[in-house]
Amino acid sequence: MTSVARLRCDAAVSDVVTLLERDGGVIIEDFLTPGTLAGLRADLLPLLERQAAGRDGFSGFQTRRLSALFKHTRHCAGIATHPLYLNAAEHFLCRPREFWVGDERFGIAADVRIGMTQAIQLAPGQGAQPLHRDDTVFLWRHPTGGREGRVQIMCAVSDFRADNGGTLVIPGSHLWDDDRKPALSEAVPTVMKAGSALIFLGSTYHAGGANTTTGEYRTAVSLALDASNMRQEENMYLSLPTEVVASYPEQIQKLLGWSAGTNHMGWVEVDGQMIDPLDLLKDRDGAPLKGVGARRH
Ligand SMILES: O=C(O)CCC(=O)C(=O)O
Ligand SMILES: [Fe+2]
Repeated sequence: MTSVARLRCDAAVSDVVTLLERDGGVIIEDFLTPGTLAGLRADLLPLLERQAAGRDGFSGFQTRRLSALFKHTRHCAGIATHPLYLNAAEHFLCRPREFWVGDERFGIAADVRIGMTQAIQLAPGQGAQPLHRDDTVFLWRHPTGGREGRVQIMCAVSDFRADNGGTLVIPGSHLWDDDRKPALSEAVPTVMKAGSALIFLGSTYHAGGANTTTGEYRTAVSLALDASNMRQEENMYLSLPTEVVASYPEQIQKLLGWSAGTNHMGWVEVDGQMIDPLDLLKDRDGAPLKGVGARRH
């Protein structure tokens, strides 16, 4: 396969599901309305310009990232609820499981949650990212048998081409087991106009491509829809004031969920870096924070 399969935005949800089941990824042409695309550009491009570049090879030394997008723009709401994305995601995320509760047999399905929001801007000179699966954060096992933990979208805010870093995808890799190593030679670039979008499963190997242009930025808005069972049952973040959490030893802070852990779950974007929330519980000298919310950086 030399490219990711594509559908028009008037396609049926069942067409999106069929291609995701077959290839693990699909491009939807003209996914964003012109108004949404213009709004995303107006709201996010000036903020991205001020972000520091990444500080590791995975984030990208020539890549700017901005998260918490729902506070920076109102235009992500329409992406998350677009039927071709949300309804297709529900197909993979909301498969009921059967349980006994006393004498009654229940089928309970996960809901959908927005697991991650991020604008990603590759500057000229950014090399290809390592190939990876985004459901690695859940330590998901493969093959998944069709029950996915995450369905991701990359909306093109600029055009996506092979030479400016259009996302590399390995079609069919969502079906691989955990032993098979992905190779760049198996990946195809996502080529799409600004306003189009790539939907892909959390189990599909992909990576940011290399931006070999001299003066062109490649910009995307990425969201993840995740199965809602991947979280703490009690909402510690709303129940406990930050200063109470900060007053406990680090071991308790981690157990309460104020830690991104080794599988990189629960990070907070600050100044373009995805940092561990444990850092927000300390002042600049490393002493526990008192009386205020998050540390001012
Ligand atoms: O920028 C891209 O095209 C992909 C980025 C990505 O996959 C990631 O950061 O997890
Ligand atoms: Fe990724």
